[in-house]
Amino acid sequence: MSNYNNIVFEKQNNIGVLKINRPKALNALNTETICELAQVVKEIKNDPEVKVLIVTGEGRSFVAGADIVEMKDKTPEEARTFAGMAMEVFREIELMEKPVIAAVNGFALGGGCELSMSCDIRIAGEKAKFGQPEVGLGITPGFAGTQRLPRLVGTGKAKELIFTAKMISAEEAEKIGLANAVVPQEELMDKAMEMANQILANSPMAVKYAKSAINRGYETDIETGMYIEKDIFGLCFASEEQTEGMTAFVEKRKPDFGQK
Ligand code: CO8
Repeated sequence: MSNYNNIVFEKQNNIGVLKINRPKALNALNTETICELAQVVKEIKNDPEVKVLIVTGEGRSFVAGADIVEMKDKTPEEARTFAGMAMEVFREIELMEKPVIAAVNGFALGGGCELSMSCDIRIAGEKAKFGQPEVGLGITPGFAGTQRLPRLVGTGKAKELIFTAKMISAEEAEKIGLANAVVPQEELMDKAMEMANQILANSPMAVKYAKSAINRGYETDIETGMYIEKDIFGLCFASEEQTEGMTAFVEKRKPDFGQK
C-alpha cells in the first residue's frame, strides 16, 4: 500500500480499516484527501486479502464535510469538477465488491454524511452527529446527498434535513434509518469489527452478489431486480462456496470459506 498524508490504511486479517486522518481540519475533504481516497479505494478494490472494509475518522470527527477553506473561491467549473471527483470515489465505494461499514465516530456533515451514505452500513458512536449543512453555506449538497439521503430515509426526512441544515444526534439518525445502530463511543471500533467478522464468517462470493443485487435492484424496477436476483442465485450454484456451504450444513460442521 502507498503512503498517504491524510489517510491511514491498515489490514487486520481480512478486514481493512481506512481512516481519514486530517484531524486538525476535522477530517474535511480537500482535493488531496479525495485523490488519496481514490487511490486507496482502488488498491483495496484490487486487494483479495481485504474482504470487508471499515471506514472511520481520526479524532473527534468522521468527516466534517468538504473543505470550505479550499472550496470558497472555486469557479463554477472547478466546483463541478471537484463534486464529480468525489462522486466518482464514493460510487466506487458503493459498488465495491466487498461490504463497507462506516464507523461514524463524530461529525458526519455534508460530504462526511455523503461519504457515510456511500458505505453499505453505518454504525454510529453515541457522539456522532449527522447533517447536510450546505444550504447554510449558500450551496446544495454536492457529493450526491440529494440522491442518497432520500433513498435512505425517504424524501420527507431528507428534505427536512437538507432544507433546515440542522445537525442530528446518533440516536435520531438511527430512528430515521440513517444509522444502523448506535453504540457507546469507546466500543465503536469493536462493534464495527464484530459486524465485519460476522459478515466474514459467510461466503464472500454470496455477500458480494447480494450487495450487487441490492444496489442494482434498488436502482431499477422490481421485475428487473428479480431478474438480477434469479441470475445471481443461479450463478451461486456454479461456485465452490455453494458446494462448501451446503455440504458443511449436511455434514453438521462450520463451512470453511477460506477466511484467515
Ligand atoms: N472545512 C474546512 N475546515 C473545517 C471544516 C470544513 N468543512 N470543518 C471544520 N474545519 C476546521 C475549522 O475551520 C477549524 O480549523 P482552525 O482550528 O484552523 O480554526 C477546525 O476544523 C476545528 O473546527 P471548529 O473550531 O469549528 O470546531 P467546533 O467543535 O467548534 O465545530 C463543527 C465543529 C460544528 C463541525 C464546525 O467545524 C463546522 O460547522 N464545520 C463545517 C461543517 C460543514 O458545514 N460541512 C459541510 C461543508 S460543505 C460540503 O461538505 C459540501 C460537499 C459538496 C461540495 C461540492 C464541491 C464543490
